[in-house]
Amino acid sequence: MNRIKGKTVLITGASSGIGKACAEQCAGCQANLILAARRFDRLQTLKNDLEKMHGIVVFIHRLDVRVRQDVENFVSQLAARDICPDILINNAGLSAGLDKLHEGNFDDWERMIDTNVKGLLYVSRAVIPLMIKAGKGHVVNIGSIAGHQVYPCGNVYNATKFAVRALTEAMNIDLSGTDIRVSCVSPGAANTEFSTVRFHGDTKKADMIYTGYKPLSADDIADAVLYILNAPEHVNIQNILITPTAQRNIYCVDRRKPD
Ligand code: NDP
Ligand code: 8X3
Repeated sequence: MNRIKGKTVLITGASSGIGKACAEQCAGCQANLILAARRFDRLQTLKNDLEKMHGIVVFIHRLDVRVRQDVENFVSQLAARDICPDILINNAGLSAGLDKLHEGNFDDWERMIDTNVKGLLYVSRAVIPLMIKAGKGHVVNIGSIAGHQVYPCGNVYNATKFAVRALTEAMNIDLSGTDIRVSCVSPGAANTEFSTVRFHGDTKKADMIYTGYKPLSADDIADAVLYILNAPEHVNIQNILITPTAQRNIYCVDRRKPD
């Protein structure tokens, strides 16, 4: 059953990884898209490809979710054109650094808190009132296994993803009395640009995160998001924790030497 055909899906962080895979899968279901990220050239390429391939409408916007005024202007522009997202996928996020808390880098901390927590809040604060006015909507927050278990040197990243889980619960409670659903997808290790960003561009270090087992792909996560989005209106799948089979919990990963 395809319940998202013809709906409008706003995805933050659509230029790469999980956000891009969600955009591709939603497009495959004939949903129209609003895609936001900082790397506009990538959004432009994605728009061209998806419009050509699926005959849908893709609106793109260069956006840094950390800049509250820009988020508000972006959503006001949508409202002025009578565009209300039926679905918001709060995906933009990152980890920066992997240091002990007492040795942490302040810039890394601020990037993570400003993007993963404050950015998600700014976008949600701007979009949810439009959904309330429309009387419908679905918000999917991309959390993490790191929002369920803390790991050594994960500290601030863990805290931001615990916050995403708390905010998912908070949104659900605060939206009682409406038909708007809020869900959270918490992935384990997925091979995207995530670790390259965490290690400030060191791809060798990033690749080591994914060796010795088969990590998730961005599409594996998008499959879970699409499953949530396709549930009937009276069904809210509030949480999905999805890991590679080899990742039994955040610490316990079966790494095998190649045969
Ligand atoms: P990628 O690095 O591949 O993608 C991150 C996306 O977020 C990019 O499109 C990037 O776009 C966007 N982004 C980052 N900062 C901003 C910003 N300030 N404003 C707007 N967009 C921003 O990583 P993933 O796809 O893996 O990450 C997506 C989400 O999944 C994140 O929230 C991450 O925490 C979460 N996650 C990832 C896991 C993994 O193992 N990969 C596991 C668990 C959760 P641009 O740079 O163009 O702005
Ligand atoms: C990303 C998963 O384990 O690298 O959220 O923190 S982990």
